[in-house]
Amino acid sequence: MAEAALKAESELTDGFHLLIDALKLNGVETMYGVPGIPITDFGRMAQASGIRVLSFRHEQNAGYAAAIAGFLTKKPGICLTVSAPGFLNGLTALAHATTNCFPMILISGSSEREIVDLQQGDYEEMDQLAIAKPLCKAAFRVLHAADIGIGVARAIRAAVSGRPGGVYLDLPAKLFGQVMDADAGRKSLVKVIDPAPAQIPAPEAVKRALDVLKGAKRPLIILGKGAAYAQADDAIKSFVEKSGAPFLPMSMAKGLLPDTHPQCAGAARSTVLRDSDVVMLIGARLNWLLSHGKGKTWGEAPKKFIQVDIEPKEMDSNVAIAAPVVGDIGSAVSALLAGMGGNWPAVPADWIKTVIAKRDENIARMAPRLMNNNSPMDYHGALGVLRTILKERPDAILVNEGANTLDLARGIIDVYQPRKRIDVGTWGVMGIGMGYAIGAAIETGKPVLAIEGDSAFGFSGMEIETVCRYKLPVCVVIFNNDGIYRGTDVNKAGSDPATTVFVKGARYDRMIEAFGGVGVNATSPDELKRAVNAAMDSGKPMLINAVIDPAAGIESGRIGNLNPQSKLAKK
Ligand SMILES: Cc1ncc(C[n+]2csc(CCOP(=O)(O)OP(=O)(O)O)c2C)c(N)n1
Ligand SMILES: [Mg+2]
Repeated sequence: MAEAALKAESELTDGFHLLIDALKLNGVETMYGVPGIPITDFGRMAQASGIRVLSFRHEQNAGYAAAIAGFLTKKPGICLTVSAPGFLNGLTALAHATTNCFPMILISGSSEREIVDLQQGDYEEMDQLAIAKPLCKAAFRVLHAADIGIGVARAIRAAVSGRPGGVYLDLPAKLFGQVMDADAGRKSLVKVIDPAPAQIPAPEAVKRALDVLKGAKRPLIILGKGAAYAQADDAIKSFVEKSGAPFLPMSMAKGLLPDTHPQCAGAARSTVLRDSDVVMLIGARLNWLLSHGKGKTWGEAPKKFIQVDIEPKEMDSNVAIAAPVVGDIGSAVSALLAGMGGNWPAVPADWIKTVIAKRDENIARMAPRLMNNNSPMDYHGALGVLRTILKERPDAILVNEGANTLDLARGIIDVYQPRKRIDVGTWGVMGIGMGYAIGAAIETGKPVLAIEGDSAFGFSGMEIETVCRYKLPVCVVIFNNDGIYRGTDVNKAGSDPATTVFVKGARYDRMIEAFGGVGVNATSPDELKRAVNAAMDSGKPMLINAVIDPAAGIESGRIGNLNPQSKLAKK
């Protein structure tokens, strides 16, 4: 009798297991999240089944880890949260993933439909699906265990196909416990075939683009993070080299070709944007980061734009695109390369000479500043040291956020390999730091150096415990200038501190000691160098409090011009 019951049970499955089976069938190996009702047991069972389930201290950081996992692997990063508040905490990261075109799936448990929809005050009641919809690429809810396979398949396809983005998957608590016949359950699962189908550009579009490029006297290629995402590194390098054109990498495209490449115009940015006559965008959008393709930055010279992007709607978004090439970056760049043939004309020598002269002049002007050993440190002295460390360790991943800490590091630190620099992205968002560091360490197994403004670090600082718990090879350097932009601001009225300053002389290095990690207080570039090298050699969690002169930074880093101004005097 008992045996018969056991047999009957073994022929049943439930929502918990169907979800695990559906994810595993589609190659999901890792999930990032925070446990709680109704997904605690699901996390446990997933872990028991061999999926790596990383528990964070806040869902936003788990979400950022999932988002960057998507960028680094071309597979959707998975974030798992509880209902209402946990869901909302994860939602910022989902919206961030969508804005940055990273594939990610936010899976949130939710409360009972019957009660939520009648607004009867359920535990963590919220209409999560409705809230997620405008903030992501697609949103789905699964109500029946038999639909879990289809739900997961739809979520994966929506996240990675076409222009990648964030997908929300809503799973009400009751779904997990639903029981169904195991065989029928198995048959309900879907293995997604070719989740991100190649999108081959039309031959006419490729020819048109090459004709425009060939006609250029002063060509420029701009590589965006879409190009880095594509993992078409060899084709992109060959194409840029064959074109002979100067190239400008957007910050997360740095390293597709090394920043030290002879064609790299990173240090001559203003010159190439202003004076080029044909600009080819590869996986880069003409958004605010490129001044929308118009205005003073882009100079007076008439320009023609070629744009390579997977999203047709991207074309003409800010200025007219003379030669749109719609397709995935890998297919498009390969087609362009093939279309160039054997005798592609050289770029006019005077243009190359102008760009190189400007670049070398700017690099030479910067060089002595990077070698100073001032204490307290300025940004240049500290970054000069980190620049050398990453030159010697080109496979380490650099995470970077802050204002001055971001803008100066982006310009100063050279990147030598693709997808080795991950940062605030399209929104310039603070808070990606520890989530990105953890996601990058887990997904790649490479050492991570996180260069963080003291304010930026604060958004995800508690995850330093997560770094220690999983013993990750993450070295965090906090550029501690006592505040946001500068630590010198004063409140002219009243006794509260000014809005942009923090506790003076804070010792962030002591935070990591609470969790068994190594903390170092570095007051000079020499000390900083010793500490970071030791951390990178050990592969163990380390947090370095780098003491930066509070007066060294400027308001809003390099984007102070975006602050609204009034004609009235400031009060
Ligand atoms: C989520 C979010 N909140 C607020 C901001 C506004 N913001 C931009 S940079 C920054 C912090 C800059 O200070 P810090 O990280 O210490 O860098 P520093 O310039 O001092 O080197 C803030 C709060 C933001 N970009 N994102
Ligand atoms: Mg600061």
